[in-house]
Amino acid sequence: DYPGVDTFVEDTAEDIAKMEIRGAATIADAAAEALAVQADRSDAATPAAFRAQLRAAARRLYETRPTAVSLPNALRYVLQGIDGETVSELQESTITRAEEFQVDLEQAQERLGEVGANRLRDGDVVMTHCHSTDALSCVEAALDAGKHVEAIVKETRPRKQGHITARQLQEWGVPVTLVVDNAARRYLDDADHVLVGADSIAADGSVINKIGTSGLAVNARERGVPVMVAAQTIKLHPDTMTGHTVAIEMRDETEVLSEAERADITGGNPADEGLVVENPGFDVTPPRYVDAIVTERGQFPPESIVTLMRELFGDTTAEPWEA
Ligand code: RUB
Repeated sequence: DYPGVDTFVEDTAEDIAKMEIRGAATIADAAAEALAVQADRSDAATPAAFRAQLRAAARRLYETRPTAVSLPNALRYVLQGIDGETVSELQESTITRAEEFQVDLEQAQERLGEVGANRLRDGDVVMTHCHSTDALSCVEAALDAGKHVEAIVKETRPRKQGHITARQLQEWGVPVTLVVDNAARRYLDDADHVLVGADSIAADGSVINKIGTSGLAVNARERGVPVMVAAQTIKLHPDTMTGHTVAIEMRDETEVLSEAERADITGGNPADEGLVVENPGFDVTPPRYVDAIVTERGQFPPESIVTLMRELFGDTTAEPWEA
């Protein structure tokens, strides 16, 4: 299916699918890295063969998880930037382009953090959901600016990414209160901000993020707590400008219910079809529940994000790995 694809690409793709590499920005960074390694180790005899291998590698990476648009955005960025007459020129330009992407990613996150930090006052309490490096960048910048910040961290079932957030915040000396997801509304009264990341942002300003984000945002609006979404511009989903929707990943039911637990419910018949477990990884928060989208280009009300999307992505064309 994926002719000439290097084992490093294969391993990266598996790690993304298994969520050993996870989170939209981290996935994008790993994908760019994998394309660079593919290029570096290529045994292609001709430029056409090299390009075909790179397209296959991009396709392999693309087909791992569907929701974080940072992944196709990273692949497109690298593939569209390669140039050269010979295999070695192509190799070099792929590696350069991938490195450029990775550097930009890091700088965007840092810049976004400074913008987000301006929204946080000294002594503020943020409530987080899942684990977002973009969201955490805002906290880090606030701490660097000498502000005291505390956090209420939602556990985030079923994968408990809240633990990763809690660990990072603890390392930074931020006092953390960890709560189960169901306790979020009760603790919103103690929060000054809801601070989350995004896997994709649609042209209408909808935010696609870890399952549970939309319920949290609705509750936050009801409690009068502003919702801030930290998302660098590689989270903008260009296909949504032409009417496409964002695919929501459905994950394995065993993340929710073990086989033993299933058997317990079904009275020993693990194949009982009367019990269906659904495990969507993400949900959609409508723009009216979002107060600000914080990017490396400044903060935007969700309704105006489409302007930035048009400027950065222009007209969408066929994906380079589909060629
Ligand atoms: C991760 C998730 C994160 C976003 C943003 O989901 O929903 O909030 O990806 O993260 P999963 P970042 O754990 O299923 O990958 O800001 O690091 O890009």
